Amino acid sequence: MAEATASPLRLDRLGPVRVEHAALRVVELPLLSPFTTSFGTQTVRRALLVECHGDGLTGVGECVAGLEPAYSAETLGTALEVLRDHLLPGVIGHSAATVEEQLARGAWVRGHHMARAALEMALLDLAGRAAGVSLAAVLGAVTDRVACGVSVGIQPSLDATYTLIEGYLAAGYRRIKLKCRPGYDVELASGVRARFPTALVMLDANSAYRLDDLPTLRRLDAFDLMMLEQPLAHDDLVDHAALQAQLRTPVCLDESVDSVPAARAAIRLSAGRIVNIKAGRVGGLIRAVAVHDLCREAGWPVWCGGMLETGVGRAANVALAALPNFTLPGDTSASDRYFDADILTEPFRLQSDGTLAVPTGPGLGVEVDPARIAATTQHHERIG
Ligand code: OSB
Ligand code: MG
Repeated sequence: MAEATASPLRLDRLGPVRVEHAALRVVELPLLSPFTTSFGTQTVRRALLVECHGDGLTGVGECVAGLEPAYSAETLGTALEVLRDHLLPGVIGHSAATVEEQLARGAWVRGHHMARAALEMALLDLAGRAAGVSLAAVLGAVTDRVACGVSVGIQPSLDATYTLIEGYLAAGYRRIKLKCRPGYDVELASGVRARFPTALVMLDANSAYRLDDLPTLRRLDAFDLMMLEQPLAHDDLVDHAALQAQLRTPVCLDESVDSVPAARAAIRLSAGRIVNIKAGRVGGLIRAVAVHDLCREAGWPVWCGGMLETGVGRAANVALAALPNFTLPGDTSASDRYFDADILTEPFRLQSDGTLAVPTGPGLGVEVDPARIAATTQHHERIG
């Protein structure tokens, strides 16, 4: 066990901002190509944005919940309801001494991590703008650029997968994550390893296997994979521990680490060796830093996951990925890997060294483009 290290979190750099009113907005962006995982295919990203207004400033947060309760129990619909009826009313018009105190007004709400995380992102953006401090500085960033990987969905053929990988490697992506499922796994890993002998490659099963599949999963050990992400059930840790004990390939947990206590349990049980951190899944950026800190103390590397975010959520991911224990390339790809046009005035671009620049401006450090917001908005309601 590594020595305990102080958390890089610097919430003391922020003061509170009174939220005078808020808005919930749903934007829809077509994906450039369908994204298929072991649980389904997505052709659009419909994202819920939380906008908090106060002191003449606006803070914005993106909720990562999907349209269907497949990756997580939360959906865009449940998040909309929880934010409108339960979380925002606790914040609007109330004074608090800190952002944490503001958030504590919703501490009674059980679960609904993605809804909570979206509100937290909006409050951190608002408070960062008011204080003139970047989110990256508040979270404890130690770098100005983050290494990027790319998540490749299940394709109609292996050849289509190889062609895509070639393109992403040529663009500069530093790690290739391949979605897999039973029947689309060993041949995929073997074919990719044969064609790209030195590439950093990993698989993500999104919970598609059971411990009974151990013989298949052990065959993956032959292909020098960086890791196997979330092979077993979304709510399991015990079987993941049994699997990791019999697998050379590191197991990375995604769905199963849905809270700070779950991260503690995963580490205690040796249910894997790596965590994919998504702030939405664990209940916000502040808790994401807590998971980062626990993993750092345990000697587990982490990386920043993605949920096909628009530029708003991407800005938060990139800030988080700049923390010290994010030592592996994340699913923080450039805007043009997902969308024809993002909703920002300046999209995220892949730099020549395979990184994205960490925004340095106040708050999230990015600006939404009003014309793109107008063009993509499907629903808008004012709260308070
Ligand atoms: O399992 O990591 C996942 C997207 C939606 C839901 C779950 C996952 C993903 C991805 C995409 O892998 C990562 C990205 O945003 O590029
Ligand atoms: Mg995953």
